[in-house]
Amino acid sequence: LSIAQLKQFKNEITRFMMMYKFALDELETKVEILQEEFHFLHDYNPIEHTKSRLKTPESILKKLYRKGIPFSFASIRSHIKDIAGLRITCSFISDIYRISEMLVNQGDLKLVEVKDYIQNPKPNGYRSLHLIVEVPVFMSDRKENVCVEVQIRTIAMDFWASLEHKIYYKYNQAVPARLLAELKEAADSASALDIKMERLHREIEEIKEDRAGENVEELRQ
Ligand code: 0O2
Repeated sequence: LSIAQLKQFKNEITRFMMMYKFALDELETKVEILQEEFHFLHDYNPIEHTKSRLKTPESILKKLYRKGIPFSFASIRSHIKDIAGLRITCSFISDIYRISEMLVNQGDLKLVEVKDYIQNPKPNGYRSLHLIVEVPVFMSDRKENVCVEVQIRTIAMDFWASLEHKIYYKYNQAVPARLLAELKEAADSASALDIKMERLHREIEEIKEDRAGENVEELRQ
């Protein structure tokens, strides 16, 4: 390869990655708007925090190699859907589905794939709702529909997944069976905590509604 060809290739990679960054920026703005409006309307914030990340070119190439897919920008686009990733951490399980519905109901987003690891947890106990959405990105000379992976989870699911990720890599991907069983147990405990917190949240909401009803009654009398 000549220097000029290398420069051109580098530019192509930069432009390719920019497209994913713009898609992520757009999706993050959409989530911020939903969050602000929801807070205004319901005086309640269902989102604890969000985190976005772009896969590095190295990790894209590794995944391509692992899947046995020959290199081209077109094959990367069609086979690797998680180059851009947005993780949304919610307060309660019901918020996950609420946020997911609000996002997929936006006319300009196209839902490409749903993996519900809450209804169907992975054998190791991993839970989260994964969506692949296509985001339209308008650039100077063209429009591109770009895939973004959205992972929506509760704080407890996020806590477990973050630590499991660390332990997994610490043991260099060969975790002893006893630890795997304990990790699964920990995931089930996190899930039980989520269910309990959801029930408490509902009960408190019901009490609040009843009190509001009583106050209206008192005002009427
Ligand atoms: P990172 O560093 O978070 O980006 P594929 O994407 O094709 O390899 P698959 O099965 O199609 O695999 O993807 P899936 O299951 O929808 O989700 C992949 C991503 O979900 C992972 O991305 C993790 O972020 C998360 N994830 C899935 N399973 C687990 C798990 O068992 N433990 C933890 N901690 N996270 C999980 P990456 O690219 O692996 O990592």
